[in-house]
Order: sequence, then structure tokens, then C-alpha cells
Amino acid sequence: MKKSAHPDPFEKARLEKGYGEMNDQDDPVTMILGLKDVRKCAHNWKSFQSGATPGRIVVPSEVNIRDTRQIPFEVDPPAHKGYRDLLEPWFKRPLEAVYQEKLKAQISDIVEEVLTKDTVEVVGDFALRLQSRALTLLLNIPYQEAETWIGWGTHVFRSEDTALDGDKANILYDYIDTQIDKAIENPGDDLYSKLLASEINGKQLTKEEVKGVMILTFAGGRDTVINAVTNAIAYFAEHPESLKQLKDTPEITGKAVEELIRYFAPLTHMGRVVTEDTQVCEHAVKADSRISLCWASANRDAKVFENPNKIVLDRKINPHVSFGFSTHNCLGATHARQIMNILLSTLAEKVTSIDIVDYKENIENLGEFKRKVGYDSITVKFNA
Ligand code: EMZ
Repeated sequence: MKKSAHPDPFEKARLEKGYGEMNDQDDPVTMILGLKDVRKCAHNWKSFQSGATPGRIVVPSEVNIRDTRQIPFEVDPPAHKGYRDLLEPWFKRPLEAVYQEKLKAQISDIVEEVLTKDTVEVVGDFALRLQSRALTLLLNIPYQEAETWIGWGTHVFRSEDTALDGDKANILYDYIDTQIDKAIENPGDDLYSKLLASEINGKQLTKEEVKGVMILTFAGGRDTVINAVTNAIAYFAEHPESLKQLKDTPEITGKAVEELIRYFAPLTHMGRVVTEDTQVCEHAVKADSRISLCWASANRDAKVFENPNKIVLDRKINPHVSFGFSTHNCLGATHARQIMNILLSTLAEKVTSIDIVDYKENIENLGEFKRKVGYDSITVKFNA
């Protein structure tokens, strides 16, 4: 098995029963594994709600470390639509040429920089820095602010030995409170100011609502992007022919981004709370219990994807669910896709090979399943 491989731990359960089970802080989760079932449940927001107690749809549950509702992902229709309509144009800014040029300059700089180094620890010294700097564009705030976020490490709610670190979460909450107050005093062109000046159905957004959007923006696109970037580096290290393929046929870059994201599924699953006694995969689930939509498993469903465990860079039909599905599909997807797109073309342009020196996998414990989601650390050498 290659070091960069991400095996599918869900195959057997997916084929045999369509679901899996895991405990999580005494609030068990029935994991939905097949693509069709995942989509069906994701679409059915009435039976499987997102607007439960804040933090409960996340696995591991964050109910003990936060009270602020993340917006829009912990809000159900119809209220969800007002928020989504407000946010959508802002989160589509990565499609603009000026945005892409700035992102390209950032990514070029960091790739140039790692090429001068002997070895580089990709998670902390490449992916986290790249992600944080790119986030300054999404928030439309000065570049230097990234240094503060880099200091927080890869996950804002987790630390090295604690899956849920309340003290660490408070650093983010306090920071956002301060930034909101600054934006109230001194409004600018940043996302905080934009939200504070916005209305939904004639009502101005409250500070708590703005905070809810900002927490999601910081937390949701952090370890996910870091994993996608790091996993891509590991993959190209072991597949120089793929780097060459991108160099020779740059027109496949968009497809390659989708395929890598399908295969890596940087967010394993997302939960929902069941609102009425019902069934999933012919299995009874009770009102107020939890299910999860397992994007990682759905993306390997052989009923939909030919050779699901193989990375086919120019895969033609690729209805993966790495960015979720239906009402709550990922708001940050446009930004994430641009990051990956520019990263791939920059690597193809500037890097000929990458050597893995040392690595430690990040394995998630999901009851009966163990899943590799990325790396705790991976040291490589980039060669020009
Ligand atoms: C939540 C979640 C959103 C959660 C799309 O995912 O990402 C997780 O990393 C956070 O811990 O709070 O934002």
C-alpha cells in the first residue's frame, strides 16, 4: 500500500447493510454509507434536521464547547434561505479574476519558498500557512492577519491530545468578538462589516448572528482545506506521472481537483438530528437520535464510481459529495476549489518531484471504523 493511499474502511458495512454505528460522547450516531441514501437523507431536512442544539450535528459533538449557532449550516429552511441568499454572492467572489490573481501570487510565493528549503513539514509549514493566507482574501482583510491564525494551529476546536478543547475554542470566540467590535467602530470592506450592515427581511443581523457566520467561516474551511492540500502533496510525491500529466494537459486540472477531493473527502461526515421515528436503510432510527451523512463512504460507492478506490485524474463523471449535498452544500466550496486549482497548476509549473521523508497519519476513530483523513505531520523535500 502506498503511503499516500486512503483506504476505504466502510466498504463491507456499506455493501452488507448500508449503515454503520458509532458512539460519540454517549450520543450515538447511525452513519449512512451509500451515495444514494446519503443524498436522500441530506435532502430531507424535515426528518433530518441541522437546526438542533448548536454543535450537535458535528461529530464529534461540540455541544459542550459552544453555544453559538453556526450560520447557515445549523439553521434549517425556511430561515436558512435568507442567510444563504445574503452570503452566496460574497462567497462566490473567488470566481473574480482579481481574487484569483491574488490567490495565485500567494500560492506561487509559498511554493517558491518551500523549493528553497531542504525539507518542509507540509501540515504546519505549508498547508496551514497557505490556508490562513488565502482566508484573508475570503474575508477581505489585510494579509498580515494570517499570522495570528497560523499561531492557532490546524484545528480551532482540537489540540494535539484533546478531541474537543474548550480553552482553544475560546481563543477563536474572543478573537471574533473583538473583530466584530472593531468593525462596528470602524467599518470597512471586510466580511464582518458587510454582515453587520446587512438585513434579512428588514431586520439587521445581530452580533450573535455575525459571530455564528464567522465561526463557521473560520472552523469549517480550516482542517478540511489543510487536509486537502496536504493529501494532494503526498499523492503527487508518490505519483510524479500525475504531476507530469497536469503539466502536459493543463485542461484536466478542474477534473483533477474534483477527483482528488472525491478521493480524500476531507470532511468524513456531518450529522443530522432525527425529528420523528423513521427508518434509514431499513433500520429503525428514533426521534432525537443522530444520523450522519458519510461523504467519505458515499464517494467510494461502486454503484456510482467505477474503480472507486483509484484516483483517475481526468474522471469524467464525478458526482462526489465531498462538499455535501442539497440545502447545506458547502458555502466555501468556490474558495476551496480555487485554492486546489491554483495549487495544482502551480505545482505542475514549478515542481518536478516531491520526496516523502517522514510522516504520521491522522486516523479518525469512528466506532467500528478507522479512517485515515490526512496526516498529523508529513515531512517532504520539494524538487524544482
Ligand atoms: C463546523 C464544521 C463545519 C465545526 C463544514 O464543517 O467544521 C468543523 O471543523 C468544526 O469543528 O464547528 O464548523
